[in-house]
Amino acid sequence: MSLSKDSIAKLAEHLENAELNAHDVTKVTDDYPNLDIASAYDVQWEIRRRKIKRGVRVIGMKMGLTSRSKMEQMGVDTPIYGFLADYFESPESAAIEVDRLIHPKVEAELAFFTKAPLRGPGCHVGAVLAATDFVLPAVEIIDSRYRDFKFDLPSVIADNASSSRFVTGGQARAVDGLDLRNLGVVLEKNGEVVATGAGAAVLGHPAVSIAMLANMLGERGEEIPAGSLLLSGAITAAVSVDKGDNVSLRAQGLGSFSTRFI
Ligand code: 0L1
Ligand code: MG
Repeated sequence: MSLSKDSIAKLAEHLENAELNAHDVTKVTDDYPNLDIASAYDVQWEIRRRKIKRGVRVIGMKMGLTSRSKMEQMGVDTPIYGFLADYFESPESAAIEVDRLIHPKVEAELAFFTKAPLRGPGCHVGAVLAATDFVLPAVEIIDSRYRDFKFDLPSVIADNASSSRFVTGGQARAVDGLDLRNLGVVLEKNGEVVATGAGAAVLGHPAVSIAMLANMLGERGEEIPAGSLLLSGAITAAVSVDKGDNVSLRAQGLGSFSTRFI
């Protein structure tokens, strides 16, 4: 079912308020059971428009559901995308306030910084690598606005793919000479290893995910501008965090960094 303009605006306001006020809501398909994927993206793009209208900058995009395990869990075979607003970025040195979130989880990702636009259809790994200025390890903090992190595909797309916060750190490197497929990461919480992974967990190669993002955006007549920050999708499983937790990410050849939750 495609949604009317009024319903799109209503759902966007509902979901954005849940994000801004850090309260959970029931999934949007409870009220709109036949919500289709295109309309779910319309709601996400409307949330983005609301933020831009208030002066928020969109600094990049993210891919989600890029691992086989997450796709199988959701019963889907296509990843999803979301946008990254400027205030989602948390500097390495700053602490993340848990009270401003609902039920955050962390996952290790790779951030691509672009120096040229990327456009689909037909975008491929080679184009992504050529357009990449440098990469950095990243911790994405996802925070579904849905009660108990329970949702279906249209609901999570409308909710901006659970985007909430992210931190980049470590050592910026050009992609030349990096083996992104075999790039190993170790995620620690309070000094204990909680997840490990390799770049191949993201659709076989993290740059495949970015090419797919450009192609998905191309279907809407949109492109990825130069100067974007793009999160690849998770290399590790997502791990819950709470006040007092300290999370560190170590990435092979790309250094390490930590972030605190207060
Ligand atoms: O970044 C992600 O892979 C999250 C996508 C949305 C699904 C979730 O919240 O787990
Ligand atoms: Mg993610």
